[in-house]
Amino acid sequence: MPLASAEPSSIPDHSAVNARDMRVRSIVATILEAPTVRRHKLSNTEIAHQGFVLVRVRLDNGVTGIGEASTLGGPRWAEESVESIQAVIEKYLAPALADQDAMLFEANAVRMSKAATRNFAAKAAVESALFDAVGRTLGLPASALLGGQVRDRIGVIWALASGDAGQELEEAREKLRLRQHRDFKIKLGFNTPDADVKRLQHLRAGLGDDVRLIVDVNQAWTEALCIRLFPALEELGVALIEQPVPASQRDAMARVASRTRIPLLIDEAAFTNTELASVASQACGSVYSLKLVKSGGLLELKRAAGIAQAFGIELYGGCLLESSIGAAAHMAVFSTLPKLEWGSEHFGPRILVDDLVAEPLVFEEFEIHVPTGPGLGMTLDEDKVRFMARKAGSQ
Ligand code: MUC
Ligand code: MG
Repeated sequence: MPLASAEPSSIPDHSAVNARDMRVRSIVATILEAPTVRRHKLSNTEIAHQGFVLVRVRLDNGVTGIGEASTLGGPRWAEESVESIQAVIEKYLAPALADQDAMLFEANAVRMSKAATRNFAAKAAVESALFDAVGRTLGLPASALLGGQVRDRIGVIWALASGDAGQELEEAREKLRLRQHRDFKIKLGFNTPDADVKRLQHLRAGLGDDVRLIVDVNQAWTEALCIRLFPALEELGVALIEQPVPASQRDAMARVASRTRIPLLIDEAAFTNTELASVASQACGSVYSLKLVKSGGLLELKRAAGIAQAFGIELYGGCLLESSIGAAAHMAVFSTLPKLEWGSEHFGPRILVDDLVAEPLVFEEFEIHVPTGPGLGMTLDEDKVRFMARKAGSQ
């Protein structure tokens, strides 16, 4: 199917570049349910298992690439759910890419955008699988197809989200003891504001002043609550406040950002790059959380980083509790960014009882090693995938 006139009108022939044929033969999306090691609470949802859609893109050369779409508690964190993601991929994205050259990433992203507006998690999962398949075919890591690495390890934060301050303190101490994580993100907004502050006081007292604490309110507070609570957070040495007010309340976010000494981290307020440019010009925050489920693809995620940087906004490698597959797709992009001031929060593989791959990402000395194998560098464990696949008839 030709693209619109302003876009590439004919598909270049890569036969000189590739010995093998990289046309898309099939795209299959499977819903998986992966139990978590403990309950994970957010202001607007709570999970005991993580919902993923696993995407397999098979090329004419016989190579299969994998990608993953992550959600949190159904259509709660954002509009997409595992059910909608699977349907959009199978009914709209797969037909749009049928027979296309997988290596034409930009043209394929245009095709997906024409087939479906927004639906970012679905598109990102398919694009991840295309990068994986092409990388496997060429024997190159996805990062090489995205400009090449500037770093091979990325710092990784852990999230404290049970709501029980005693349990959270123990959990954080164990992560520190194992030298896995030394920075912590505390999920707020599912309790009363006073309980949130008490919980933070307990954690700060128990962990000492050297541990970096970030809080994520997931849109739960009003402007008035922010005005009342931010001084207490300043006193507790909180390093970043993530998305304190509703995503649509940009003026309020800009006002509270200007009142506090703590930088605000923009998360749900900006999915597309146009939204990012708007919140940046409105001064809603000074750090941006990069996520595939918001940008809709690896290429667009990389562009988001450039836009944020152009506005002087620092970068934070965000997550949506992905397994090693989705985390590896993020690592491929993050490893190529000239700057990534706040490292990442891809603790997802460690919050799952079991990962989906044969050899999960390596966490060592407070960092994740960027995978070096072809494509995303991950190999599915088919037994685990079979075990976690949603059974017919279950919800
Ligand atoms: C979010 O809002 O940042 C990422 C980590 C976590 O605990 O929740 C997610 C979503
Ligand atoms: Mg967040």
